[in-house]
Amino acid sequence: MPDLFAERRETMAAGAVLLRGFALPRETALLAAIEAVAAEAPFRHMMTPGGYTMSVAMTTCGSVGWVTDRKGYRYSPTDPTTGRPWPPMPICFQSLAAEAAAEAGYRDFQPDSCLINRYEPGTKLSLHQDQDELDMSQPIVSVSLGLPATFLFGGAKRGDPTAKYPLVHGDVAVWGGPSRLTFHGVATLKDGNHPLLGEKRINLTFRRALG
Ligand code: MD3
Ligand code: FE
Repeated sequence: MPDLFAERRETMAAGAVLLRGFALPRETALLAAIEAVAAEAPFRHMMTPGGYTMSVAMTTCGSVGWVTDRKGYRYSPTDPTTGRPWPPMPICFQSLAAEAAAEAGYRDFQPDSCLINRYEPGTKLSLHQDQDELDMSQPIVSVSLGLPATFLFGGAKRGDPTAKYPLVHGDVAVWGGPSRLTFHGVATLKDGNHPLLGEKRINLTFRRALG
């Protein structure tokens, strides 16, 4: 395939690459696959170990899923809501994640988990690190769909200043190497209505959780 996206690549930091519009040609398949996953593993609002209910609703596909409850954060092979294994990762998810990672210089990215985050206006994701995965040499690939959001990209310490990046429908970001453990979050989602997704934003976060 020719390199159609070279002129829409932005480098946010060492190891962090934004591929604007990378997911656009696949939006129809992605949205159908999200609906199919959510029919098996419904979106839910999980509780943090500190006892707060998250404003962002989540579900997972893949062999393990990130879960949180009063006991802590961890990856689980089963969905605590249904007691069943998580739905398998759709092929269109696997290929998008692997191709985006390759585009950013990471060969052979084979995610075993895709966290699906659903934002509605007024919801946000506070500053945090993704550090529950075993192999930090593997990148994370994230795909933005629906309403635009402001992504907050900090540093290695919680108190470091944050840069703001607008993320819109179809944008894909790859985070690896020196940026893998940076603090990040999503600012409170503004009101809006997306032609395909209505009053919501969906983010797919692909990870290699187990070694
Ligand atoms: C930077 N999700 O699920 S994806 C998450 O838009 C999460 O739903 C956000 O942060 C969302 O954990 C942001 C972008 C992202 C994901 C992982 C990262 C950025 C990252 C790991 C390291 C640095
Ligand atoms: Fe994160």
